[in-house]
Amino acid sequence: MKDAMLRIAGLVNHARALSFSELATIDARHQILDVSRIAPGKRGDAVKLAGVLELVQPKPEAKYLSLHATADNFHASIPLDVVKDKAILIYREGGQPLTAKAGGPVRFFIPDHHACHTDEIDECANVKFVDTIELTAEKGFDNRPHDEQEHAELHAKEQR
Ligand SMILES: Nc1nc2c(c(=O)[nH]1)N[C@H]1C(S)=C(S)[C@@H](COP(=O)(O)O)O[C@H]1N2
Ligand SMILES: [Mo]
Repeated sequence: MKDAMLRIAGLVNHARALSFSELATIDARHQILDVSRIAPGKRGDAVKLAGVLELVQPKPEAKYLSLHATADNFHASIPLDVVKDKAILIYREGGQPLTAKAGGPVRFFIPDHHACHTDEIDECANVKFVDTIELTAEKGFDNRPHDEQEHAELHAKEQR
């Protein structure tokens, strides 16, 4: 698919590659217009992770959600249970695909995340440039920073 933005793979019944327009046509009850209402400082529109999961149907043995950003080789793998009903995927701003500057084309976001490296579900897990979401039975590859120094180095690299 030419304009596929987001691939969902792993332990799902219906693996899919979703385009911008397919994300936009996910049922209205899963769409969030103006994420600033629930994510202060963030802009654009999102679809609930639950809406995407409804399409692909995770298998019962899927316990972890791995977020892959090939663009800058950043990956996080988090327990599915904790985020399946609250995480959102920001994919649109001003009617257009979310720009890379804003973390697009797809940015994973947990509205009530913990501070960086204080919890398995932390701000660092709000992965930008997500191209693949993979469902697995065990925790997958995760290269989030472990401590303040690694964190500072990552952010310094992001500025460049
Ligand atoms: N692809 C990608 N996503 C990423 C990162 C990154 O380096 N690459 N950094 C993470 C970290 S450590 C944090 S704290 C947040 C920062 O989000 P912000 O740039 O919107 O403030 O993005 C997370 N998502
Ligand atoms: Mo972070």
